[in-house]
Amino acid sequence: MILLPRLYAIVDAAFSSTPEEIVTFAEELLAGGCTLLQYRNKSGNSRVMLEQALVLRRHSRAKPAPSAGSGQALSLPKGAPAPHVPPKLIMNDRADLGLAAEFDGVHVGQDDLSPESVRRIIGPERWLGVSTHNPEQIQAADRTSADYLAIGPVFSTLSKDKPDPVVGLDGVRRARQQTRKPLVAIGGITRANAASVIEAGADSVAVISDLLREPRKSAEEFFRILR
Ligand code: TZP
Ligand code: MG
Repeated sequence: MILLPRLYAIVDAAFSSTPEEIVTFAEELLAGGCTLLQYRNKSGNSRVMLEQALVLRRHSRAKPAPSAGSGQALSLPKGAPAPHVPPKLIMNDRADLGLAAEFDGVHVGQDDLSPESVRRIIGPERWLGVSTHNPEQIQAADRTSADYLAIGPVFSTLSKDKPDPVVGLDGVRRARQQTRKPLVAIGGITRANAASVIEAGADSVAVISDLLREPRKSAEEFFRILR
């Protein structure tokens, strides 16, 4: 069973105009404590998506600049920075691009390739997430090899085109009863309501808009609230 961080941060290309902006946003999220980022791009062509994904991959693998005295000793000296652990990168929608950019996982919805087709493409090790929007979809996704399920939209959202009907906290509670897989809640989740979503049974909250302004500070606050 995989272990998801409390905050599942989404880097949506719709909110950045250049690859540099995407990287800056991602770096802020990482500085705020994020250990997993999903790359989402609903409008870019395949080449643009792969370029942006590769830039994200390269930057998140890069070690932060070493501070004086670090990295030499076998055991870490007191006060030394923790070793750099690259974040998990999850590709939305596209198994092919997830592989091409050497991402750690792929997330698919109800209109993408089926979970088992994606599993055949990405192999047993990479993480596979599946979006669901109602009890029937949860039941079906629970029988697949998905590593985690997403349920939503929990609350109303402006970040998704033609969103499914809102499921509310009751939808999260019900999903929790239907699956033992790690459960990510998504849709309209903010620092103000995130605790209630975790209380309803989600393991993690996926967020786009409430990270856009001051991503580092917002991520830190999410982690403080959801400790
Ligand atoms: N799937 C269901 S709601 C949603 C997606 C991708 C958008 C979530 O964005 P926000 O801004 O956190 O509501
Ligand atoms: Mg999708």
